[in-house]
Amino acid sequence: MERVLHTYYRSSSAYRVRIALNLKGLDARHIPIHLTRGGGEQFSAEYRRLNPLALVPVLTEGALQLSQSLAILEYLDERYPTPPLLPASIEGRAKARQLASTIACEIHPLNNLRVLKYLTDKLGLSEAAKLDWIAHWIRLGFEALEAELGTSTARGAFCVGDHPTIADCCLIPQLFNAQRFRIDLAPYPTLVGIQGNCEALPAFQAAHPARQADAE
Ligand SMILES: N[C@@H](CCC(=O)N[C@@H](CS)C(=O)NCC(=O)O)C(=O)O
Repeated sequence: MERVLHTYYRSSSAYRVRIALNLKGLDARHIPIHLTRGGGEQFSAEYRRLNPLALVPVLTEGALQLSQSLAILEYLDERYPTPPLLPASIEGRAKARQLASTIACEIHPLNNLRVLKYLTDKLGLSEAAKLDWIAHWIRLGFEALEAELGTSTARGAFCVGDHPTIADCCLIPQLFNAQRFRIDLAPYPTLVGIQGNCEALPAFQAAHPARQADAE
């Protein structure tokens, strides 16, 4: 059964899925979808058949066609349980989901390409105002994550415990994104510590945007 990931090297949602696939030792053929070239390959009729929302990633496996990175992470975890991407306890699983949702629902969507394009192209915001917007939502989310993780008794080397979970799959791409926009990470020492632990692992290293075939 062929597994295919529609991805873009710099997409943090696709980066989440690449990390999860690597952690589980699963191969996937990558089909790059360039999000800006020619107005954006995600808007082609062919791609919209895979995801009518015109967003990456999409994972296909046999007859299954799946978008939404959090759903993909949970699917992979249920289909290929070892090693798990969720902690053993109910409380730990809930906490990992909460942290992943904080990133995937509260930070990332506000800074997505189509939102940023709307701000500049439709609402006429300047480039500087757009960068302020990006930094604002990242800082707001990171402050909350740092406040929680900095005092968490559930935290170990990773967001929840001593094994990477879906929370780490979401955190590392969001930190990459913050660094891309030159956001000072000094106020978030706990997040940076977790980042160091994750980036020591080959699964995270191989998923990095710079290591992708479509990297520019
Ligand atoms: N909630 C979705 C978000 C997917 C998403 O926003 N993908 C971005 C890249 S990270 C995208 O395809 N953007 C294209 C656009 O905005 O036109 C998920 O987690 O998969």
